[in-house]
Amino acid sequence: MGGHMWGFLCCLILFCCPSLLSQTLFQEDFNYPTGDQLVSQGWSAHGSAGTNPVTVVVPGLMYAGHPGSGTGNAARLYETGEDVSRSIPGLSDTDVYVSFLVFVREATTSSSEHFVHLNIGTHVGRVFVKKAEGKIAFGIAKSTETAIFTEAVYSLNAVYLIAMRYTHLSGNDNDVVRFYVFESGIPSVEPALASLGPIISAGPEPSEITTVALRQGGSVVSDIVVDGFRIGTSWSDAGLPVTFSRFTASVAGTDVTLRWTTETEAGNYGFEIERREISPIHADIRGLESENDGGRISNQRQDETTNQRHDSRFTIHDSQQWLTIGFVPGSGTSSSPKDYSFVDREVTQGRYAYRIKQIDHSGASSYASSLDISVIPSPLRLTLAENYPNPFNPTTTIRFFTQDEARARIGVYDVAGRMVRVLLDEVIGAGVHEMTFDAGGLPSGTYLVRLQSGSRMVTRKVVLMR
Ligand SMILES: [Ca+2]
Ligand SMILES: [Ca+2]
Repeated sequence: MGGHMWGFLCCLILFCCPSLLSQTLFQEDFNYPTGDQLVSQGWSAHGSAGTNPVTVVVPGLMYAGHPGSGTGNAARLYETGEDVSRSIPGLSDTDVYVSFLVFVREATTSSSEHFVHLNIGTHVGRVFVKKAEGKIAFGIAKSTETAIFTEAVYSLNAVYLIAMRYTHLSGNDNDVVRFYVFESGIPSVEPALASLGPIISAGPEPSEITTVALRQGGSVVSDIVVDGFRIGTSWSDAGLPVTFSRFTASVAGTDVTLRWTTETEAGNYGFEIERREISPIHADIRGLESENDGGRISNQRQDETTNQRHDSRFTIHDSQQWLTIGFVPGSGTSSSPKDYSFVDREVTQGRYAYRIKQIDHSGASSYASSLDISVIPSPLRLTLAENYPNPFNPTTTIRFFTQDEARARIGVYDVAGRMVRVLLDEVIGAGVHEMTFDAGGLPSGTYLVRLQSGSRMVTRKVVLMR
């Protein structure tokens, strides 16, 4: 029988930010044939139907890092005529984030022409553009009030990313709108300072947000191409180059497994995984041997900056410091869901937060602030970890945890229920224990390892393969 190895095993419960479960509610890349009217592609005309209808044009707008960049074609809002809208799932008492790409060929000098808005009837979140001295300015109005504009520093015939955050609140005169214009890059968190707003002026407000609309105004010179619409209830759901749809964590023994899914990616080099200890609990975990990492990225890695091996067992954590604990390559550019996972192995008992730093091929990086996870200890219980290796020949390592000092017994049984070995039968202390099971003399096959302590019993199947 192998020697006992002593220590503490942590069991952890995860708390995952609910906002991670949100998703993009509306997406429109105008992936339709050139010349098609939008009304034949799911949009509805709500003004001047059939007059100068809104049509699909080539090419689709390109914007580095945007998940819809170059996908399909685009829509042209030209001079005056038909206005079109599309239903979105009704949203109330929430932030509504709308983002889209815009390419202005020509604009009016009037300050009253909006071309994108939310809802019809009560137009809110009205987005404007006007021309001044050869340049253009973008504007925003929350409701019916006069728009406010950026400085006229933007160019005709250039692609910009527009983002609007319309905060809908029940009751009157309390909604808020913020407006952003980007000429390159996409911050993965909302900037602290908006290009325009927040606007909190009084004016008619809808009971919920139900549509997004494209408007061809009264100007006979306007010529605006829009594309790449995204609507969601968080910043990341409305234009972040990497759109997360899921981020979960689970704990087995001392290993924390993080899993996440991206819906879309554009120029994604990969993800750095970071961990921060929130409340250190000093524990003696000497002797916990490293497990097979199963081909996954382990938290044990060479730290390039200090050239020291990073090993969570021996790191003294600063409770304020985020530590980079691993890297997972991204998929580059993808418009289909991708699943990722990362295993943080042999985490010392304590409470932690995890976050993911997404890095673009361009080198730009940013944190998704909503991806924080906290990990806290939970009551421990009798645990029999998966043996390593398994299948094995002829020895394998059995690791288990006992909650308190008690008599523990480990028996090995064949599939017929006959006991073939007793690995342990004695009083042992609380903590993690390891021993070697040498199956010398036993035939190949499946066996059951049964750990009993007090009234509790756990069993694990092991496979001897000679
Ligand atoms: Ca497009
Ligand atoms: Ca309101």
